Amino acid sequence: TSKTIKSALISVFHKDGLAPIVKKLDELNVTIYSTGGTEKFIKELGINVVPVEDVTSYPSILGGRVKTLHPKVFGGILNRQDHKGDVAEMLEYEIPQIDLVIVDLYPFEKTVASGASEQDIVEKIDIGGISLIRASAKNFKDTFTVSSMEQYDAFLEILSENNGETSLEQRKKFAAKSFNVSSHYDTAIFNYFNEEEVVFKASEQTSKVLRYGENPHQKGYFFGNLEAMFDKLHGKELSYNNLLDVDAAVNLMNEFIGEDPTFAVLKHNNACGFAQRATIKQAYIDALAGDPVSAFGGVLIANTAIDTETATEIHKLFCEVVIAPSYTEEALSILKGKKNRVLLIQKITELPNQNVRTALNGLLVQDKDAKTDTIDDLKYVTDTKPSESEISDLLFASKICKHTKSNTIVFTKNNQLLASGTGQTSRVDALRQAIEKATSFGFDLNGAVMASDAFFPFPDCVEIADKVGIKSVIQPGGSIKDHLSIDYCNANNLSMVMTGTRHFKH
Ligand code: 93A
Repeated sequence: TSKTIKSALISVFHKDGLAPIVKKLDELNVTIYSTGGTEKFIKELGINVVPVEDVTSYPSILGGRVKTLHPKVFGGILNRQDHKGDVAEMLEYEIPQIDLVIVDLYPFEKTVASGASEQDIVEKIDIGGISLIRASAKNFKDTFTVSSMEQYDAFLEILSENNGETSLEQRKKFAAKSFNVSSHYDTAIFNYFNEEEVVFKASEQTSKVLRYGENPHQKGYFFGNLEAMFDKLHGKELSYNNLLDVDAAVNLMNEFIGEDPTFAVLKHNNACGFAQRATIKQAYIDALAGDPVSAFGGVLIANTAIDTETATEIHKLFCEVVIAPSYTEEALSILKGKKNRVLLIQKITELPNQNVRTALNGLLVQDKDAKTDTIDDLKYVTDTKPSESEISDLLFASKICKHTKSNTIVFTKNNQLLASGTGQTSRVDALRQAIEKATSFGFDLNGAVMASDAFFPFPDCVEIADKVGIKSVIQPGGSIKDHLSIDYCNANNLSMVMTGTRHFKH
């Protein structure tokens, strides 16, 4: 399986770094074929080179668009040396063997980045070069491929090690890299032409190795640019689970930008505490009161600057991450009192308008749920209408509900989250969980409102909610049995509004 390189085709856009390789190939008596500019470069080094036109008996045509695209070139690269038919055809058509291909592609991405015209960009779509790379990589059993300048050093080492002899393992490794180069190249071309809004561009993301994944026995990586979104002021590296919570936190808080001071505490991607108050300190205190047990080790987010008084309160809690648009200097020095606590300044609030996740060896992509229910969406379906303050609570509850895992039921009162039931397989279970939690933390649900992420298939939810004192309900509606829930509300003096928009989140 070891092969000795006796002939090479070299066609590179950038000539830097090529000289030592060409000199080494010459030392090893390798026949070098080459294209226009590369050929000139090699000749100027005083090294023998055969113009590819001598192989094809064809000039470079169409302004260089077709120079290596020829059966004599591709036959030389793609023939299988252990295949009788191939060997015979090589003789019949007088095709020269090509053992090595070195290509550096037209710089497509750089040309796009330079702001060049479409015509210039299109001319920089390499056709011959990418075909040479792919052909050579396909035939890795016989042919060696160097598909970018980055590989010159490693290749030169191989050349020098064994006088031009290469192993199958080495050829296969360089072939794999070639397909990485070619797929990256075509992705860049696709991204340039694609006019559909794709926010998630894999090729633009830089990867980061995380300490581990969701659990210590799982490897974890993040593809993205955290620095663009946050200034990290303090603390340890964000973990996989931290990143998920931070994502949930910024998505949730995005609903409350520009509103009164608002604070959220998140655990396992759900809000376990949430409040909006006249001061950020009070918002924090009332958010924490929603579930001080879950808050332990949570992720905290504020929609306004964190001041000294708030920091003093937060410092009493063990929490993993604090996110805010800014901090006062004193607040920062207080919060820095815990070594590992991550402190982030959120610099941008813009988030992708698509969500991506893997599923069944593929990807599931969807538009994000960009719909926020407003007063204009409400359909008043019961005899009793919600009061003004209830309407405000209903819309507040609905925004939290939208960012909580389904099935979910959310109770709020006076712009405070009293409790939620999250991620349950039945809506009634979510409701029971919410009641249980609210009660355990001493909340009186009398006069509170309830939000549901999806419709009630039966009247059981309003029945149970009524028993604990819920007075008003917001839900999408749309069940064929909506009338049963409505009838119950009418008979028991509850108000209900329908939004027409479901907010599943899984
Ligand atoms: O225009 S092309 O797509 N047509 C070709 O047949 C072809 N063959 C090699 N571009 C082609 N190349 C590219 O030319 C190589 O990928 C390399 O980037 C460049 C080297 O040209 P020169 O040796 O003339 O400087």
